[in-house]
Amino acid sequence: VEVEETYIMIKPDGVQRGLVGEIISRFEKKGFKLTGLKLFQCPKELAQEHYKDLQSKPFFPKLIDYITSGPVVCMAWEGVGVVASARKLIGATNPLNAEPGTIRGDLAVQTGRNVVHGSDSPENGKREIALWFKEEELCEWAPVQEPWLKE
Ligand code: YYY
Ligand code: MG
Repeated sequence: VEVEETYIMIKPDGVQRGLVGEIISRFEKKGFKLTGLKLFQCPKELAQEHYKDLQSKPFFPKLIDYITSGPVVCMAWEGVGVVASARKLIGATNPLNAEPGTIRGDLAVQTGRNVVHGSDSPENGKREIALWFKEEELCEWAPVQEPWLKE
């Protein structure tokens, strides 16, 4: 498994419900590296571009309304195998099917209010980070804990 990048986003319900710290801390404690972070009111066009693969789905208009209904927290995370690992930390799309211990399993009830997004492949991780962040908003840095996380 290689060093990858993933785009994680706390959706408007997560921000409104005061779950920002709780959600960020799960990725932080796991040992991944934060390389981008901002609170952001997403314009409709960006939400539509982000979810363009779902545009033919019946729930698409509601999804766009939800994502643009308030500020989101945009994050870029880096690490070995971070894409699949973040998806595991997040849990199943339908929070009622998400395992306890996962973010959705612990903190959400409905698919349409599932508090967090995570990229589904390394390619989409790169695509989504480029979509949501400007180059100068991303930081390359070396956490001092790195030797204690990697052999
Ligand atoms: O990657 P993930 O967020 O777990 O699910 P996707 O299948 O990519 O769908 C994106 C997003 O769309 C999901 O988080 C909620 C919403 N959605 C929905 O409202 N109703 C569905 N039946 C499926 C997905
Ligand atoms: Mg998805």
